[in-house]
Amino acid sequence: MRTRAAVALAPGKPLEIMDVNLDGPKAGEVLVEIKATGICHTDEFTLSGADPEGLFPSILGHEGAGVVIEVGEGVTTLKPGDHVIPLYTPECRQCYSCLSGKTNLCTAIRNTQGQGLMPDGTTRFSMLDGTPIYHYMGCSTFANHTVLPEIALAKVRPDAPFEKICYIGCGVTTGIGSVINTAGVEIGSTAAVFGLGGIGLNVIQGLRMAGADMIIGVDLNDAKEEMARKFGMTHFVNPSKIEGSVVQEIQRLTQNERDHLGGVDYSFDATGNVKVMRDALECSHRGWGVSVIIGVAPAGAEISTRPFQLVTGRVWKGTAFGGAKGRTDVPKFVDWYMDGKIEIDPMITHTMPLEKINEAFDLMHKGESIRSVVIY
Ligand code: NAD
Ligand code: AHE
Ligand code: ZN
Repeated sequence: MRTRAAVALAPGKPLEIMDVNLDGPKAGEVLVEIKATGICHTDEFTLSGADPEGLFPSILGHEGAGVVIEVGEGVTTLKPGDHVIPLYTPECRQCYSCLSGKTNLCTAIRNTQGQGLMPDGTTRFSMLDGTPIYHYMGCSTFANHTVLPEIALAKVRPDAPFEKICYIGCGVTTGIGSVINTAGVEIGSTAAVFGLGGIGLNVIQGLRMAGADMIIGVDLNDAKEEMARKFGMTHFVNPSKIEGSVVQEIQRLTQNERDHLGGVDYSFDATGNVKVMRDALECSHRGWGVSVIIGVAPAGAEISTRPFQLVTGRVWKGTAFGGAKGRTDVPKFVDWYMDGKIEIDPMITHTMPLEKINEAFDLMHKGESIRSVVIY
């Protein structure tokens, strides 16, 4: 079949909207009509050329929601008409990692996924002249139709709006999951969140759900403060407007008569900047602070700190997709949204048709959006 897609032809260039060929689903695969997709900073990261796994030409996008159109041979858990959310972290429930019960990082198809290919080592997308187009993060939601393995689709309730729940495909689950699954934040905790964008706001929402007492948000963009306060941020720090370091500032904010050291119980990096990651670690409390890296850093970037920071009890962790097991947890996130337990609508600040998808990247660069969503 033919479908409409925004194709990343080369790093640093705007996406090009065009018709592309899409082969039907092979055994174990599913053809999905994408109804809506969010634009995450990770899409921008790969489009910019900073992703060591970035491939061109490719169809980016990994935060979608849609409807099953056709299933390939042997598919048993999905049928045409089912509503689904694509999973860049699949859940096969059979690989060593899935069976370990210790991680959400299913390894069943990670190898081919990182090469922009389906599990059989081929691509379903091509240009009209026959040039192959790579898949992206196993999802490629910047196409109106896409093919995914059955294990990379979460079946969700049919009454949930696509243009909202697509955000559960990455940002919402990553942010809230980082708090609940990765950090395991307890009621009464103090926390700092670096980067108040589409992920950081969901970390804040997760902290509020977990009952954190003090939620310090850090961003260079003052415009992010208002929305973050609506989601539960109690203190705002703009590092460019303080005297001294952001670490000192956070220690100062958390000191009290019983605790002369200060420092937060939990911190989260949602910027992808390795210097910020260091600050996030070092502003966590001596003896027990846990710092979670969510941000994705460019090829070649490395984190550093004095080992003394860890010797004195701080713990550095990282998380992908908020530690969530997609097929099991994503339907629950959708229920939470439908039951009013989590909020999504105010974070979707812009919507647009596929033809205008490059405006979503412009808005992100200017710091004017939280989440933009393409509605097909
Ligand atoms: P975003 O562009 O919406 O938000 C980033 C925010 O960080 C912005 O508000 C920006 O002003 C702020 N910022 C940038 N540099 C800063 C600095 N030096 N100090 C303080 N604030 C700074 O991006 P997003 O969609 O929220 O994604 C955030 C990061 O999370 C990206 O690196 C993205 O690739 C990554 N990510 C990781 C996962 C995962 O599973 N680990 C999932 C989704 C996104
Ligand atoms: N390709 C990059 C890594 C990018 C990365 O870390 N991706 C996250 C999800 S970001 C979603 O917005 C992830 O899931 N990581 C685990 C994995 O297996 O990729 C690089 O640096 O090579
Ligand atoms: Zn993402």
